[in-house]
Amino acid sequence: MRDTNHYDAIVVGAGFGGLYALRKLRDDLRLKVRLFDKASGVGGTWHWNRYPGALSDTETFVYCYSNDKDLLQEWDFNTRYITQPQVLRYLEYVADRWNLRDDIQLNTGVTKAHFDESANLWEVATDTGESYTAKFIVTALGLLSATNVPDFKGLQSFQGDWYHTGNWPQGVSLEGKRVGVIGTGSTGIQVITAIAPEVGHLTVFQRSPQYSVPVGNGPVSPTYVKLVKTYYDEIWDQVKDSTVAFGFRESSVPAMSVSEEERKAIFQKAWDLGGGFRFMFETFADIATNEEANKCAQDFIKAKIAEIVKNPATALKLMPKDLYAKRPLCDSGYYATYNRDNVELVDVKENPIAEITPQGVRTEDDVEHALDVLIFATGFEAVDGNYTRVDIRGRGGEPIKEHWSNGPTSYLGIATVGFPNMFMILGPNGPFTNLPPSIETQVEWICDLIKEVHSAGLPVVEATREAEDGWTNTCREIANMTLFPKAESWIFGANTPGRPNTVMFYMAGLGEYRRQLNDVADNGYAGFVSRKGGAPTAV
Ligand code: FAD
Ligand code: NA7
Repeated sequence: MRDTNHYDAIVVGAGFGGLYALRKLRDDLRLKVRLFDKASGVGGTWHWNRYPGALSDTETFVYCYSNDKDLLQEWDFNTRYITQPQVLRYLEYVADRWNLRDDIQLNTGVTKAHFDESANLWEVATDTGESYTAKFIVTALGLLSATNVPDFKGLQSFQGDWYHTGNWPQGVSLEGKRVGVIGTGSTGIQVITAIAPEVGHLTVFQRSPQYSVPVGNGPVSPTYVKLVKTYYDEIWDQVKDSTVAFGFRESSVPAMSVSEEERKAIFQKAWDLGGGFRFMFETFADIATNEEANKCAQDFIKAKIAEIVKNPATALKLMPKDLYAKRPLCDSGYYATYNRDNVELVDVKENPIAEITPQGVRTEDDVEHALDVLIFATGFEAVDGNYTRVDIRGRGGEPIKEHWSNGPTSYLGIATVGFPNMFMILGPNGPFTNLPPSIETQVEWICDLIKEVHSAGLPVVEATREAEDGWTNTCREIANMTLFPKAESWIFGANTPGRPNTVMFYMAGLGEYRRQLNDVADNGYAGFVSRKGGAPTAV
């Protein structure tokens, strides 16, 4: 079995992370590699999230790979942001261009990955009944991928159709139907805005209102695209040395250092330009760290809501009461959607959902909202959700679910103690950024480490407890310097019941993260050990 079904490395997931990992491990390191994905196509997030209005809120020119200069020149775009079908087309093109298809096995979920300590190999089983062994396992399972469908009483009795946005089937028509949407996060506001003109009646069940600014999507000129392509080297240098890696320079000006008039003018300029991360990070340096600065941004957005939404009671319901400290959102006319006659807003914090009935949703005030279709825009079990859904066991047979029972942790967002030769792409406490450049950073670093270990003939490499604890503390300290922990959102795992509120990101930015990774590598992969004859040795 081991001879035919043995690989140097198994990669799980065919999104941005897995595709690049496969290419690097196979073509640069010359390893025998197989990639599995449970999906029927490549693309990860962009395969699954086909809901109407799905759009990347990273601008097109930096929501792509940077590592292939020819690809950067030949891939054309003509809009400021990239829609779901466009990202999917891009990743399918990449899979072909890099000749990856033969080494990708689709429709194959990995159900088990156990580390066999006697052989220093990972034993991997799939839902297609196959089993494999591999020296290394690289998991690119996605941090916003394990869908969260709340356990509402009566859901199974619903006689209409229901869908989660993260598992959206092809060919759904909502035309003229009575549709309900639960959830008003990034996804909710996209889907609500997109479907409102098409559906007969739309009921939005809102638990928490959101601060959102215009996305500012639209065509870009051939001159703009040419300029981007000419300066791509400089662009990526800037992105990889920046904080959020969104392709703009973060502001260094504190909000309270300018007059109120100037502040409003800067916010207005950002509002007119569009972009959630730009509004939070390009306007002023301290919106995400200083409550007074944050309040100015809150007030500006609330004034816009009051201006846009005609019904004052609806406008008030749409105004958040908490800090502007979740992943910053942007939209294509979200607030104005509530001026439509066919759109109704139900505040389910004030009036919770009591149950789903065969005909619709009944709220606690005993009103039954009749629906043909119910959409769950209820987000994801973020970061570790796909890890704990697989039977992953490390040394001593320890299940990862138990290992992370107090919340997921890691060393550098890449490895976790007790799980040798397992490398995570976008694992817990990785960088909080525009993700493709962070994914590339991690893949390249992981491959360098694997190369070092493999060529030295070392059987295993693993993070130490001390290193992981140190990294976890660092992430906690950095997060506590920001306002993000004070708002309840998926960034801290606070969106799904029964999960401890945990720091799940390294929030010091991509530039700093890359310096940390370089330091670790330059110091002989400090914090990682190998084992020869059972005793830990340096890598
Ligand atoms: P994914 O693309 O999530 O791929 C993971 C893959 O692993 C999936 O295909 C899944 O099927 C597979 N998988 C999981 N478990 C198993 C298993 N047990 N067996 C086999 N296969 C498995 N990020 C940004 O930076 N900017 C944005 O604008 C942005 N917009 C987003 C919009 C939406 C609607 C969503 C959901 C996410 C968005 N993201 C955005 C985050 C996005 O997930 C990342 O940018 C990126 O696509 C992640 O790539 P990945 O390869 O790490 O994971
Ligand atoms: P989010 O941002 O986690 O949003 C999920 C939404 O669903 C949010 O409004 C939640 O309210 C709501 N929700 C979740 N559970 C319930 C229940 N039980 N009842 C009512 N409402 C509920 O997920 P998204 O998919 O929008 O975005 C995640 C990321 O993916 C995003 O940042 C992009 O990067 C792509 P809550 O706010 O928790 O009160």
